Amino acid sequence: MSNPASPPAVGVVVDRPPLTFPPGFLWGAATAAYQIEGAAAEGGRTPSIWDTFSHTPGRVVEGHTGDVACDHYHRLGSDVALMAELGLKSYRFSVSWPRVQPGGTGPANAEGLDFYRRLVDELLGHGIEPWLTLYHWDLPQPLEDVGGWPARDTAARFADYATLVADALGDRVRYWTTLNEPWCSAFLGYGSGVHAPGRSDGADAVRAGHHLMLGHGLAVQALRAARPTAEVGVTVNLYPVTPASEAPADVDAARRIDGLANRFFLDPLLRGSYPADLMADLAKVTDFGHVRDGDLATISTPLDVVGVNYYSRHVVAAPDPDAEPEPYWRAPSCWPGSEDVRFVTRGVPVTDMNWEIDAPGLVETLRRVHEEYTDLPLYVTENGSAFVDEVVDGQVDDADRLAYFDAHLRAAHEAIEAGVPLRGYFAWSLMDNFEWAWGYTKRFGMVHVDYDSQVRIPKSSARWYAEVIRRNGLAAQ
Ligand code: IFM
Repeated sequence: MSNPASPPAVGVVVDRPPLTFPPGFLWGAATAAYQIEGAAAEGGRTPSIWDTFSHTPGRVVEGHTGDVACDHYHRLGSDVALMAELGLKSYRFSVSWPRVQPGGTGPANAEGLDFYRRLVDELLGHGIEPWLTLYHWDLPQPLEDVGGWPARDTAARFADYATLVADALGDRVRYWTTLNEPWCSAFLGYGSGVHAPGRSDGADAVRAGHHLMLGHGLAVQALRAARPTAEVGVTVNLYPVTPASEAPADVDAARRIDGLANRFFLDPLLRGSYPADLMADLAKVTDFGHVRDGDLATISTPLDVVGVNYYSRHVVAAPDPDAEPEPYWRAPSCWPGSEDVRFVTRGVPVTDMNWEIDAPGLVETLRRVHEEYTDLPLYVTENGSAFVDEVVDGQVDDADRLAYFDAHLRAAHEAIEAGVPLRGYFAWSLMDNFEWAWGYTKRFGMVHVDYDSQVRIPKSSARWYAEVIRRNGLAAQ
């Protein structure tokens, strides 16, 4: 949690010195299976919760689905060639659970694993380090049908799946991430219901969060058993949470949201306990009876790296009984027990997601993880922005996105200078893709995708990023 809000320095790029990153800094870009692969019913893949959700009328903007997405499943070779052209040192992708273990139980699907084997081999052949995420939100639908993440057994199923993937790819993949952004899976999937599976029950969201972390801990142990040399981590999405004023009620609102957004995950994963104040805040939602002896030891199984996804800051204020309800605190909410905390907008520049642009928040976030939680190497496993792009004469000049990357890379460098062991940065995203409940209406890519023709056009930001990678840093501006 940080000090009362003051508008961050954003936007204009003036008089900036050149910055060089440490040797070996891992420059990458990220995607996720359901967002880019398509081929939803090919090669033995069966539905995930996102197939079901996106095919349910009213759940995703304009009824978009991931059926075809960026057709990456059929374009693996040319997509990896494009990554090589941009000079990426690493590519972070996720494995689709229902592609490699249809239904979420039982034996592996050889055809599904073969797709990822080919992807990894293609990457290695181009000198690009594969960075594999096991779970980026596509739970096999049959596992949801028997309870989903609020059910404890899902954690054990996840560890079995981790073993299948490690047995198949462990000889060629060094970096493994168990979960991507468990907050979203738990609190958007089971709390507000704006993500798959679209359920809205605060207690289920809290149980889901716990079982996701339990699954993570079991998967870390399974990965280590299968591949003792693997570098294993988890990726959490973190936000600085700032009170709108110094009034004690606003400061307390910030403490509550910080508890749910950040400490709900950081504390169990890196300290082996839930914060006492968070448990007190959640007392009217759950009695934490789902937490069994030994769970927190499993959840806090030692890691090799920690991944941080950073996009923006939350600024919050105490509940105001006279105010009109803001969208964030209309039930159902993704903030169980704190539904009435108000999220405040400050009038600073925002992205097309309406997320405030706040590069200093990245420094704050990285420093906090390092100074309060761990000495482990950190990686920014996602950072990026959606803006409306226009193709003009076959080019996309995305100056806004480029400025966002520039500001956040300068922030990453500042964190390194402050002593944070930041070892790499992955831009979100390599290419435009299926932005979950927003379908294809939001573009985060450095590479433009025409969803009719599947033509890819590297935007200005991609060309600029290629130069950043080439120089291992930023030019003076
Ligand atoms: O597109 C998502 C990604 O799947 C997870 N992190 C945030 C991105 C932008 O919303």
